[in-house]
Amino acid sequence: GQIVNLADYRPTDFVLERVDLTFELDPTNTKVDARLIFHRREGVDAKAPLVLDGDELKLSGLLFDQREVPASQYDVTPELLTIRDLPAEAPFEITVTTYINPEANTQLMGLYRTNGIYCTQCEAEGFRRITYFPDRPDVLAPYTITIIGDKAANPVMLSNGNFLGGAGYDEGRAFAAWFDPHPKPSYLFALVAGDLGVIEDKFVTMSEREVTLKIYVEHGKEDRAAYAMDALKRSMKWDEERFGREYDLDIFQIVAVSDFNMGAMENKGLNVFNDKYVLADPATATDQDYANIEAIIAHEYFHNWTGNRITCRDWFQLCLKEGLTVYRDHEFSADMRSRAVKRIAEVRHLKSEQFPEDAGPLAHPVRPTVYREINNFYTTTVYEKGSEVTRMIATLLGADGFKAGMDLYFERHDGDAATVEDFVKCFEDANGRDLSQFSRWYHQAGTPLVSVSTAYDAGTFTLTLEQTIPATPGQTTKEPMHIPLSFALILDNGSIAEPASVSGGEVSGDILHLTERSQTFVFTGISSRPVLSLNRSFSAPINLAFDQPTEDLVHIARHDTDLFSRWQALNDLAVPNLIQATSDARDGKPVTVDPAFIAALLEAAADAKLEPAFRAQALTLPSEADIARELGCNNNPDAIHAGRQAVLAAIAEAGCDTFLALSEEMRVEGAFKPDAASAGKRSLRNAALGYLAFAENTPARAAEAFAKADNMTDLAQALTLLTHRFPASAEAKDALETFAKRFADNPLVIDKWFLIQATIPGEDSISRVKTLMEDEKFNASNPNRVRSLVGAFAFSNATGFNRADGEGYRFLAAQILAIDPKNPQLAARILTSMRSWRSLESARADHARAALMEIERAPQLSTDVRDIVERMLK
Ligand code: HT7
Ligand code: ZN
Repeated sequence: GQIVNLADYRPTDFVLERVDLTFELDPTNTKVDARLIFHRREGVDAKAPLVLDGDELKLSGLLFDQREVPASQYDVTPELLTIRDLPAEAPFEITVTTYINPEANTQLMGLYRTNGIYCTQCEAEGFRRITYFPDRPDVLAPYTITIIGDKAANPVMLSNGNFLGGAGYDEGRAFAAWFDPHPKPSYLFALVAGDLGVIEDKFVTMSEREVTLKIYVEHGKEDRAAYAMDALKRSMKWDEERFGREYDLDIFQIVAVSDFNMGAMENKGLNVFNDKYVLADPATATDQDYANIEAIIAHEYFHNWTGNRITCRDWFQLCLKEGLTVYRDHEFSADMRSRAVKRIAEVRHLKSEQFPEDAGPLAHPVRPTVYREINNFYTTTVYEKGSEVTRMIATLLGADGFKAGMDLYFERHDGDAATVEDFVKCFEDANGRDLSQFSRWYHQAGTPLVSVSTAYDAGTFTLTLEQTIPATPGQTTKEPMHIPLSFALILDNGSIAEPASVSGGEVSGDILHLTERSQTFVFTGISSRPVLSLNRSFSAPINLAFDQPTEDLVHIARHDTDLFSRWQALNDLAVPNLIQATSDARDGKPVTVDPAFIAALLEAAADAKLEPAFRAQALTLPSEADIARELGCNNNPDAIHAGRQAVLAAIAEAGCDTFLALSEEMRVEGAFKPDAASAGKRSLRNAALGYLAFAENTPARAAEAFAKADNMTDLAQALTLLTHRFPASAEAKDALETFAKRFADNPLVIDKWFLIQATIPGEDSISRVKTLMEDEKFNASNPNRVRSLVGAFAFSNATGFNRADGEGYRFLAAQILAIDPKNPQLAARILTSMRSWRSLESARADHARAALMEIERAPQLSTDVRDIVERMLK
């Protein structure tokens, strides 16, 4: 748990030339021999020792050039191996032998066993749990791997790179050898062994090389990997066409495992996936599952260039691979599906996850300068805000300028462990631009707030923008950012004005560059008062303070050529209604909703010229968490919930006919297809059914939808509707039973059953969650199960979790303390559900603080949980 500072970075004293690993697999006692060739870096003191990282390791042998190293020449602890008196110049070989216990590895970092399969997770610092090693991303070498294991138990033995060979070894054992010629850091190492089923395909690259593609899953699940394979081939093709990136080994393999801390891992040539993001068929996967699989398969594949060929110099540079790769997977999904709908989903996610992080105690820059536990920095700020920063570079430079910068990055840094500065420099050099002010996006935390005021007089439109960036932990003063704002001045007839002149700052095409704290832009030659549409397509990840009249928002919702902005305008119309409803609900007053807002919403919902997926997004009101964020402080989740329900009911009543019509028109006939168009129709139909449940106030229609559903999307939606709207009904109870029985043997589907129940609003939910934790289908050591039940309750059940008596927080504290000894990463992540506790009204905030302090006081906390809890209480 040492604090690590970016300013302390320096290269290693020794250069690693080659790595040769031999694993003799045993469930509880695997032997690892690591032969490492080093030489002392030029200019390094001849006395400097070689220092290798470890984590809970026990050294059982140490050789120097094949001879035992005398005890006097080294010091060893479970965390560090220090070897002295090594050659000044010549390369030398160190062989380290360790024994590790994969079966006992519940942290799921290093080498562990899941359902009888050996599997590794090395990012960020898991390799040091396998052997003593310079376990940092700037130490790159080619690896040769030999795996020896019981023949019957391990018909599959995989590692990175190309297959060298394998055969029987002795009586009951076999071996397999792999060689990865591409120098890589240890965090990209992977080993998988066991008895797995496989599907196989091939891909012919742009230079006509044939690449073997394999996806390994548990036996019997092969059919459910077909969509993942299809997504992989489309990703490979897209990266060639869009970024000119070709795959670089003879084989690319994916393994799906059921115990995994995150979504997936981009190990070179051997990606390991949480099976949730590989397995899909119509009966068990929702449209969202299919979209997630497509996006994550693409994301991990794209890492082959952005992350693997060019890796990070140190973990402070994490956004260099993650932010960029998220941007790439977003663009891929936008090309595969509807760009506008994809953008809406991205912005919803960014605002509901990243904005609260940036506004709370865990706020940090996209490129942090200090950390205590790197596992806690795989955050939505590094990933999603990092992606937005990359997107802004593309916006600033245009498609060609962005491509020129990316091409230079691949050319200049292939094989490097690079920094954010290296990355930005490529765009500067390729475009002759100075991006130093823009780079503040990497260094300053907090979501900028841009205040807007406008005036129109005699053909001249004046726009004054003012930016402020809130103080964040460790950063009290901020410099103005370079904020690229896409805009349009929309005239009465819906056309976009073309000003005769613009002054007050740089405006290029439809991008307005806000670079000062305050700036006034003046547009002349505007024939009538225009409606300003600002931050179109969410060109910058900011908050806007813009008191736009209802009729202007309605005008944008009707006319903007940017579909995203039409959705944004509907959202902006919804927010004041939801805020007013919250306050009315809190005061026990009846809730009223502006008819102009309802009319605009229903107009979009019924507009057949708009794609169904967009119309479904329009009908999805800001979430309770969104309303809490808009309110900012003194939040009462019960009032937010009650107010939002009342607004839904008002829309339902006014739109009953529209919803009835949609529930018929949007039926998807024929065999299930997971494509975006079919998914869009299903989502619009399900949104309509949701409103009808309000309008009719009986579970009958949802029960019928449940009974007739022929795919998991419709089935899970109907189950959610029944249980969330009519929790006490016989229909809800029956549906839960039917669902559990039908899918009892499919844990990934049972996760949906857990999640749906964990998110039923109201104060009974804690006891429901406690009961479900006793269910035989629950397994406290499987991260997916824990996330679906405990995680969903804490993150997505605002009324249940934030119970006024504080019971939700105390329950979570107890869960965190129970999970932490087994899996600290999982515990720390679930604890971040409390990141906005200070914005609660005071009685709840007091309970939340007390629960956090209870965690903080626990005698045995992991570094992961201690880091989060202490930052949250600071
Ligand atoms: N790069 C991968 C991150 C990841 C990870 C990090 C810490 C602990 C476990 C982990 N599993 C995967 C995933 C990605 O962003 O592609
Ligand atoms: Zn990633």
